[in-house]
Amino acid sequence: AVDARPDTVAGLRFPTGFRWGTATAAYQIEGAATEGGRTESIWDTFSRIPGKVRNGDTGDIAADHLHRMPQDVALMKDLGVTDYRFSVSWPRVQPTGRGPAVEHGLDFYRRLVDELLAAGIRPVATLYHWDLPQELEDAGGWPERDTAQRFADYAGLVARALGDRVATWTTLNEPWCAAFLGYGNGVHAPGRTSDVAALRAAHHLNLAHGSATDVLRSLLPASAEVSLTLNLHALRPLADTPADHDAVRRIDAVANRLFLDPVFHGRLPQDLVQDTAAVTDWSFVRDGDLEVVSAPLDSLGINYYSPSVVSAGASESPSPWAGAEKHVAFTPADGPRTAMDWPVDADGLYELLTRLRDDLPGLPLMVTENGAAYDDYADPSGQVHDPERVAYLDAHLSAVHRAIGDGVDVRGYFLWSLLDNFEWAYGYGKRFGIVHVDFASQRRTPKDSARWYADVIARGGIDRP
Ligand code: GBH
Repeated sequence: AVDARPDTVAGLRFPTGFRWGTATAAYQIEGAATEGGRTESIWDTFSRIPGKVRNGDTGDIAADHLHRMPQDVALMKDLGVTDYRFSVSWPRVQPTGRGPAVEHGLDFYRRLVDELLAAGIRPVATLYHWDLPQELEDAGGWPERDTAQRFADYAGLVARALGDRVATWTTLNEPWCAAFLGYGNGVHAPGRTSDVAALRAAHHLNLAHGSATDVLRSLLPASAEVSLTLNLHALRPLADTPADHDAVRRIDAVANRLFLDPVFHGRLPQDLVQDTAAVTDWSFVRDGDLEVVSAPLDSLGINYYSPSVVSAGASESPSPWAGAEKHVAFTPADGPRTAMDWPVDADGLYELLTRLRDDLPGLPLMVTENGAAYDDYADPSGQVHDPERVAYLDAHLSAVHRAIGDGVDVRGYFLWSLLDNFEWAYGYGKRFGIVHVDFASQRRTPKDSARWYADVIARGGIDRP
């Protein structure tokens, strides 16, 4: 375990070598949706269905990062970040999800990585942040087993192109969202609503992760770091009663252990298998799959925004809970909220990190996303004041620091997000960036929070006056 440097009266100091990063995702920032042979992903299709994305927004232009990448890397250099977590657009690299790579598509990521390295920033590549090639969805998408093999092949194409210069790899971002928001409640692409499709998707995403991990290991230098990012849910019972604890257990099974158990222990959560017996017999999990899924990893990435309070009851259907919503109610937490209406509650991050310390001893952790949306605007002098975001970030970094002090091996923190961007079903209406983007002019303006973060990085922690 890494020891936090002792706190001084000056504030909270993080360990030497702590990775200070920002994070983005391809569909949310790149734009250039039809350039260089890129074809449609499920998000290009989904965002065109009326009513699916607020205001009819799409990622066609987004933050135009594909054309402004050197400027965006320069912004990060100014902030002093040590790491940058980006995702590779599958349909830009392999438009149909099959066959050879499009070199022009790979070239963008080669240039990005070169630019980062020249700026002294470590690239952290995520292979899948939800932009499945539409042709693979047309063939059945994640509920079909073949999609896992397609992903492993694609992982090989990217590893061959970037493996000499990218040291940290993440296979998937938040497979829970891809499976249960994409195929369960249909709030995300491709917008299907079927519990069995969502459970099949979850297993095939796990299988894709394991198969891709094998491919990455075979192609990358032994020093390369292979990881997975999960949006683990911090869950609390409304009351300290057996019924409310059972509600926590049900959601924990489908939101957390459906991924943690196969990946780190090579087994399915048996309570979930029982709870979903009416939905599926799980025969899509074949002999040997769990061995593939549980290929050893170098670290685990955790994305955290807010906790959930649950109790015995019932909630909305279609749901992202594979039937568990018939037994579980969600209670909005008290206290301040972000523009997403998500509660600001940093203790949930501490709770998750200490749980993982206990459940997965010895596994290095990284907070691969954390941040908040607020209704930011540039004042007449062109400044963007976002004190609420600074308060959110301060509280959550403090929670990370407390966890490190309590023996959790947290190696880094990636702020979501560098830029205001396409916030999925919310379109451009929700701003998570520490750099403001005027989507008409594409002008970038660092918000107060960007200066605050640069200061934290420069000092190696948070000062308390
Ligand atoms: C991340 O997902 C994404 O990786 C990123 O692309 C995105 O821009 C960012 O967060 C901000 O949204 O469905 O009942 O659990 C966030 C995952 C999943 C967190 C849905 C909030 C809502 C409550 N989110 N969850 S519930």
